[in-house]
Amino acid sequence: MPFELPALPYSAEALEPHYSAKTLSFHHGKHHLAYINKTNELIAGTKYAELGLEDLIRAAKTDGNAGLFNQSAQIWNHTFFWNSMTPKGGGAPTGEIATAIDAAFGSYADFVAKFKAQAAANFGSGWTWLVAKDGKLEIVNTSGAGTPLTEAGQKALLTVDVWEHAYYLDYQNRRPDFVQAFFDHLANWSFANANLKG
Ligand code: MN3
Repeated sequence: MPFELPALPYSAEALEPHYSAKTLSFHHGKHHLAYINKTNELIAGTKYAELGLEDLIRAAKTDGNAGLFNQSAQIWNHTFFWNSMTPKGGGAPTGEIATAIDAAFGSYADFVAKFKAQAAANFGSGWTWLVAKDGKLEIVNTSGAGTPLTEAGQKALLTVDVWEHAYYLDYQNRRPDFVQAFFDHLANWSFANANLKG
């Protein structure tokens, strides 16, 4: 079955003013869709065509099929990113994720500062992730389409897309301002808590 563009978990205007409908409509309707269309093109008539998305990404990585890995991992990463945001989200988390953040980073404020610094240091296009690794939280950068999905022992909890297409219309070159707005207004801590438990 060809892959299809998943619907956003909220309306295109729902994250304004922190993430504009214009950015979201391009990012979801053009960029995310392009990764889906390209993946469908690449797998048609191949051994990959019957695989679910996660198995497909892992197979492409194992096979060294960089073209297919890049397109398919970007499908997964973007769906994960939409779910990492929610209208009226952000602010200090509650639940298990709050305890785990304090244990790993000292405080929520220290965590946000470290995440911002790491996102700023992610050279070029990539992703900055909060992951659980061996029972402890870590902030990791991936480059291009890189994803914790294919990293042994890592469970993705929350992500920020730091490709310029993710924020340039709203924040121009100010990536740290985008990351700050993400944590002040958008971060979906329910999603992170569910991932931590799952
Ligand atoms: Mn993107």
